[in-house]
Amino acid sequence: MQSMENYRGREEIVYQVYPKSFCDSDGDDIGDLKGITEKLGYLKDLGITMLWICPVYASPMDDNGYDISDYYSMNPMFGTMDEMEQLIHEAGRKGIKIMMDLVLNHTSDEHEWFRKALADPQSKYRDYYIFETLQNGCPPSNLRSVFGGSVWEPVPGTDEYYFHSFSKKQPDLNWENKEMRSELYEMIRWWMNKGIAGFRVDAINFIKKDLNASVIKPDGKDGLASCFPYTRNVEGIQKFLKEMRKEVFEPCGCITVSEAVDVPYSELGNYIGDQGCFSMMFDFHYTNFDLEGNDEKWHKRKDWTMEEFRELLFESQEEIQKTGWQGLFIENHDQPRAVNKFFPFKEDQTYEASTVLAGMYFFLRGTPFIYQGQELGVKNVWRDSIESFDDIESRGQYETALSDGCTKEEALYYINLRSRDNARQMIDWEEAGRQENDKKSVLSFYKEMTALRKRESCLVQGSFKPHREYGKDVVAYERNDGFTRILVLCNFSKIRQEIKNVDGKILLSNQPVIQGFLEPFQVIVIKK
Ligand code: TEU
Repeated sequence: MQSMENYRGREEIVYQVYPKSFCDSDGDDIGDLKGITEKLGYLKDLGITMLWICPVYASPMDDNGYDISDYYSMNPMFGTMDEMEQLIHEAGRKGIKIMMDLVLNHTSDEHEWFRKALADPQSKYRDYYIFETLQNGCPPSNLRSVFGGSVWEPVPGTDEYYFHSFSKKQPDLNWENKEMRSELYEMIRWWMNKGIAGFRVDAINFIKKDLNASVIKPDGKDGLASCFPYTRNVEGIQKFLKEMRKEVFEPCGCITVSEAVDVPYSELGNYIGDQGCFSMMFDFHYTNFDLEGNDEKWHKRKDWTMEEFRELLFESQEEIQKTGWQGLFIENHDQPRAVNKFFPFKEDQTYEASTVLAGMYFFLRGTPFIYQGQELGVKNVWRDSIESFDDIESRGQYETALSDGCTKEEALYYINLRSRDNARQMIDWEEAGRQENDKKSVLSFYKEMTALRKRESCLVQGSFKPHREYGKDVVAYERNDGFTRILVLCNFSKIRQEIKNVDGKILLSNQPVIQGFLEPFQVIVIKK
């Protein structure tokens, strides 16, 4: 039988742009579409082949654009549709594809559909969302939304509630409604016709819900329980994923990457591979290694070791290899800067630290994604008061931490470690210019990595095999395409490590190579 597997996007090297803080072209201190177009030369030099642009659609910006009020128009803060088309065109001329962010689980409460649903309970739009009536004077259940507080929001002047997994300004769409689904598919086709290559698909494992339970054992002092078991990876989701592939992604030839947190490895087949909906997925099993449990409370920190992290990473590689393909990342707009996450002590946050992390993930089996600023070794920015956070999740997590018994100081400390604002600082283009002229900069190292991945097809095609024999602080793996073997060795210890029986041609290193040893924080890529 001919394989139906979707191989699209495997050779790409993707760069993620968070438009608000990427490049400001008109001096209002807010990044914009023209700013992205201006930086296409920089991106081309970096060696990337595709851009993922976080939401730039019309939005009241309650969740920085993940609350869309009109899928068909641009947020004036970022520019016009003409400028978007210009960006797609100019990028295409440089051989750079565009991937838009596709938010299908929810809209803004200011979307026309939701306004109509509220204005007229008899309108067809009512069923585009999830409404429930009060039960014995209480909200329909005690689930906690991702950003804190109840998932149920009262509709003023009625005894009804509407459901939201994220903020109350992000009502969830009702995927059980076929007409609503068709309207979304129409919108996807419309965007593909603009000449984009595909989509990063937001929070897609939330589209099926199980909202029957009303009283659930609370997991916090707020009396609420995590919504995840009832809103994420719920049985029955495969029907929607299959339909979406058949109706739009397959016929339109989209390159797609799904954001789907905590999908059990046994269910990967719904997302990737022969029968899966997407070209690839982000796997988050190795992302929240610094947090306890899977309710994703930022104040529930965990003592972790590099060895534990390595095992999570290896497991992810081996599991996904059995089924399909993944998008590789160590940062994104929801995560703190990797160098802070992996190296908590300031004195360790060096060029070597940024580049050993880079080498560790970039050559794994999958399509590498670089988050803006990562290629410059950008670090977190500490904030002294909760008022200085812009991110809605940071504020929600702060409240949850306080209600779980943290002091204000403790709560602030935990929020600083994890806040999404860390990744949303304006890019410092003077620093980028400095690094462009410095051969030993993080940026130069990233350029070497992109060039190497393009040169060695084994780094795209090769299978993945873990190596544990070099010690617990060494992340080592091999790629093998049947012709070539490439070994990647990364020392995360501050102590020099002996490496026996390793020879071959050195393709890349972030430090001078001493035969038989790995220096602290050294990465070496060797062709056997
Ligand atoms: O995130 C979805 C998601 O699962 C979040 O729980 C995410 O993991 C969390 O914010 C990490 O701290 C997506 C987007 O990436 C995020 O920016 C949006 O806020 C969210 O969807 C709602 O659209």
